[in-house]
Amino acid sequence: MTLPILYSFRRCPYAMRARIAIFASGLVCELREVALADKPDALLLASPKATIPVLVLPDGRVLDESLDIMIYALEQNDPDNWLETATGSAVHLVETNDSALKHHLDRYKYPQRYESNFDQHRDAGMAILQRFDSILSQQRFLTADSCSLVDVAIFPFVRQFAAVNEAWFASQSIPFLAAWLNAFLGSEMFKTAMATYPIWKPGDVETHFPQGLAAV
Ligand SMILES: N[C@@H](CCC(=O)N[C@@H](CS)C(=O)NCC(=O)O)C(=O)O
Repeated sequence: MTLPILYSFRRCPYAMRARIAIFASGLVCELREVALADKPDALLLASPKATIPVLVLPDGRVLDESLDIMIYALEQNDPDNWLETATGSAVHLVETNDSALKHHLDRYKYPQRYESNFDQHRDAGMAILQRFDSILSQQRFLTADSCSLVDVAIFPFVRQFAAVNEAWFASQSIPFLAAWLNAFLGSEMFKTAMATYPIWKPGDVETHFPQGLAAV
């Protein structure tokens, strides 16, 4: 049976959100772990823009945006109704995450690469996280009292933001966001999504994501 092929990079937050949605949907993929500095020709051929993640479907269609991969997986099977509340204004939260929060995260995390003032970007990022915290003070997740695609799309970025300086992050007054993040970090889906794979090269034996699940 031909499986969808997922080009992934373990630490990439976009790839993380895609892997988690795939896991939640029950889809099994062939996983090809990629080194960003040495992308395989098969990836460049499938998607010349060559960002990670990319999902190549058995019918040849190529999904090369993480949100499209999440939606595709959940449209096949969405046991926890993650698509249900991920509509309308909730989608703006993902836009805020992918534009403003990612912008500040990069400049907070890599001030030398961006020649940026890291504390200015740290504070601007935290202002966004405080808005998320205030939503979570009213309901358990970002769009409702149950988890949705929006939460899963955003938490890998909040995780990275927290990891830049854990002590500083822990000292901030964002108790609802911190609890929300910790629940994801302790979850089975996160642990599965963070399994390690060797870098793929052509001719390798197929490895599957999630690990250990044979295609049926
Ligand atoms: N909008 C894309 C962004 C994906 C993206 O930028 N991924 C990073 C890795 S985290 C990447 O592939 N960067 C290109 C590179 O480093 O060569 C998506 O949502 O899939």
